[in-house]
Amino acid sequence: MFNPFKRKEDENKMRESGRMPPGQSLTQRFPVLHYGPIPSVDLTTWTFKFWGLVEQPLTLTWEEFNQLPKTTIKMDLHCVTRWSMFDTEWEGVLINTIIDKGLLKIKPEAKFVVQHAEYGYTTNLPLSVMLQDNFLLATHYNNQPLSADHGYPLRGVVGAIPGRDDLETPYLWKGAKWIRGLEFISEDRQGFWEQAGYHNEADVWKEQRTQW
Ligand SMILES: Nc1nc2c(c(=O)[nH]1)N[C@H]1C(S)=C(S)[C@@H](COP(=O)(O)O)O[C@H]1N2
Ligand SMILES: [Mo]
Repeated sequence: MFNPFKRKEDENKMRESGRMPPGQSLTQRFPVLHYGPIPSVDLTTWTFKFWGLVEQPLTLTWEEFNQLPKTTIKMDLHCVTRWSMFDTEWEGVLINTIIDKGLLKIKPEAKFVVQHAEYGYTTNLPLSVMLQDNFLLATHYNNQPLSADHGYPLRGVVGAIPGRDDLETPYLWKGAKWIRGLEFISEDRQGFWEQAGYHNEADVWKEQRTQW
């Protein structure tokens, strides 16, 4: 039954249980937010690249990428524009899985990672955060392949895993939609929104929204 108070009730539950970061409110839909157009993809020529401070650069085709073991995680997503979504389910590949398979050897000098997406969108995170259980190279959202506007065929996604207070949780812009590669670097380099003045670390619990 339609309950006009449901949103507020759910929001209060999340606040009481400590899952709502400061300055956020609950949304019941999945907003679409990005800069620029939605790219069209040809999966027969699509590749995903790993380069920079790695023992050997690696290029995976769509078929090869999908042979990697996948992980499903439930996360709470927090957007810097102040909406939060709870218990969203994502399926995709953990960077640690690619390392464990022996496909990727990251050099010890690598301390940061730049996600590169279509049309030159970039975002940066410390390698330590990218290797956490809450950063996924995701192919599926709620059991369905990603829709075009949410990053089909592949996106980086980062959120909070309830109960895992050991994990750092950045705002959602730190996951690139339409992602095409990861560059491993030693000195940090700011991405698209970071250069525009958004906070470099972007911790949702510390409300690190902007640099100003
Ligand atoms: N390639 C790309 N990825 C992007 C962005 C973008 O502009 N381009 N915007 C980011 C921002 S600001 C947010 S809040 C999330 C939004 O994801 P959604 O549209 O799936 O809600 O995508 C992030 N990933
Ligand atoms: Mo955003």
